[in-house]
Amino acid sequence: MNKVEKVTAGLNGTIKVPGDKSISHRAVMFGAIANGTTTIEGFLPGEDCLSTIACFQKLGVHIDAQGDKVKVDGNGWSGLTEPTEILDVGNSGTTTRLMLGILATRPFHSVVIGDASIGKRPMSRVTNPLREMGALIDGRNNGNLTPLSIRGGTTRGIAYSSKVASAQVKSSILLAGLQSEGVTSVTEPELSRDHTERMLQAFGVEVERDGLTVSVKGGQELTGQHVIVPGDISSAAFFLVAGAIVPNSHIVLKNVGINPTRTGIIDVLRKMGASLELMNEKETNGEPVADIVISTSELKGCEIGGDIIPRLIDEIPVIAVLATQAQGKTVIRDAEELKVKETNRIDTVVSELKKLGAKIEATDDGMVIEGPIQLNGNTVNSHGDHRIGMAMAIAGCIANSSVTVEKSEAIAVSYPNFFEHINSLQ
Ligand code: SPQ
Repeated sequence: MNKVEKVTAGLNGTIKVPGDKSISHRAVMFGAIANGTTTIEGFLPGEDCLSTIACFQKLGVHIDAQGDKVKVDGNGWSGLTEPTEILDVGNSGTTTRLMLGILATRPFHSVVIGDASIGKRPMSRVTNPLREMGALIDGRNNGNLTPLSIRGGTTRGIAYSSKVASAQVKSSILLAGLQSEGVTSVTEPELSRDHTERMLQAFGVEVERDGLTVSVKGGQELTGQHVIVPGDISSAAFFLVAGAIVPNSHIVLKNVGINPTRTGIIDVLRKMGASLELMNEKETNGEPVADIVISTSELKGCEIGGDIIPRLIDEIPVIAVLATQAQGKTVIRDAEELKVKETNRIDTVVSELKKLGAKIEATDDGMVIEGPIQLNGNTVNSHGDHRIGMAMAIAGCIANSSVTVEKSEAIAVSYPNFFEHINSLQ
């Protein structure tokens, strides 16, 4: 539980948000199947990425993790061995779905389990195509829900057309494709984050892109690399919103990843009228990074939908908080995917923000928020969802009295020093 008090003198200063969660997971997994050593700098030591490390250690890979520095001693695909223990993914959907893609081609049996939230998230979006490729997978609800049991082996490439724009689906199938017969391709309805494609290329893999279709040839090996992980724009988003809505604020966020498949939050802030600047733009390891400067701004409501949604899907909880301070109506649509995240994020955002007095209503595929409104203090609950916990804490910075966030420990999944950072800016 954490209590957040109204910020009286603004949020001012510089912070370095933790490493990108998506990139940290991938660096460990790709290092584990690569030949040779992979060293990772700027790794996110949050609970989700630590689950990935623990799973690959159980698969026989030597991994040494010291804070944000990690060394993975890869022995190629065949370096993975049948685990004697259950692989526990904790709260992490990324670990579950990407690891299943890797396990699909390994000639052994394993069992994958997670926490109560993972137990509700749909896995058939990856288990069905992986079965089509030849993996034997079973589990509750016909292989849709954990615990899942998987026996990999000889797999063949497929041309898969995904109904959802999901980087986890795309990555899982492509990873299986790397060790399958022939070519594997994935076509998605809109472009989802492309860290897998970029990092596979950095590890020496040939990846082809043609519009919304990405393909790999089977039989490809990876070579260990040095990976520098940029700051996570999904974590930076909480401070971008805080900087825009807390009076008298000016925040500099150092070294944040600005991969265009992730920068929907920047586009929305600009569309709403926020004063935001990118500085020191450069490229690290095939990923663009920059410092982002944000100051208190006059905001207006806007419409958010269509192909921007995959580019800001994890930021919607905090965009809802932003919208409570914008003049007029903000409409978020085409965001049904929110229903299958750590919580049903349409329901949890709406129920928790209503407790603070927000004018917000759920729709079938998103939400409608009217602002500006003075939020009230109250007790809210993260429901075990890190992004709901952090969004509510940011709302607490502008509420007229303190906001108590129950189950705030969930925040450690992606941002272990979140509250220290809020305090350091006051
Ligand atoms: O790993 P997990 O639990 O799925 O994490 C979330 C998050 O909010 O941190 C979603 F709940 O991020 C996903 C993101 O929504 C991370 C991710 C990735 O690293 O590939 C891709 C997105 O999910 P999806 O289902 O659209 O592929």
